[in-house]
Amino acid sequence: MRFPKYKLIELTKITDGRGNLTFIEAERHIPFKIKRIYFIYDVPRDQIRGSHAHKKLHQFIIPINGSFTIALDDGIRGIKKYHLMKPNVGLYIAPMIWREFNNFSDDAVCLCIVSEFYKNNDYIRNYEDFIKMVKKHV
Ligand code: T46
Repeated sequence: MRFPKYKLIELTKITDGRGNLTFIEAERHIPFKIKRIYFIYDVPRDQIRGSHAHKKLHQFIIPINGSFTIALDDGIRGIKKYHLMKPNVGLYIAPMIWREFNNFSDDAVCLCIVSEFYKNNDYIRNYEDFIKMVKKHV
């Protein structure tokens, strides 16, 4: 499977009389080995999370509950927005993509599955620095 810089991935939903079940297999459904999982919740409606890019980290985002919007910017093609609201549809994000998360519903739980342990020096927090780094590599 070839993965672009970002991509919606629809996961299998197994439904029976007991409800639904969805699963994720590393390196089959998502193109990386999983090193860390964290989740974001109880985000006030007016708050923005993210506002940074990662140098090396690959990420898969799932709206386990509720909904939120993610704006992605690769520094070249402009901004693409995704409104995530189905727990079986997640968003893969490759390294070197600027991201902003907002518009969280009150019940939103944003599950993040990522390829690296937490490292402060993997973050690019200044947008101008991000653009400079993108331009260096085109
Ligand atoms: C991302 C978006 C979607 C840790 O100590 N360990 C961790 O694994 C994480 C993710 C964070 N932290 C600490 C670092 C900060 O002191 O938790 C605090 C809040 O983290 P941050 O401001 O980075 O939170 P967000 O929501 O802006 O960003 C996070 C991830 O950091 C980032 O990778 O893409 O969620």
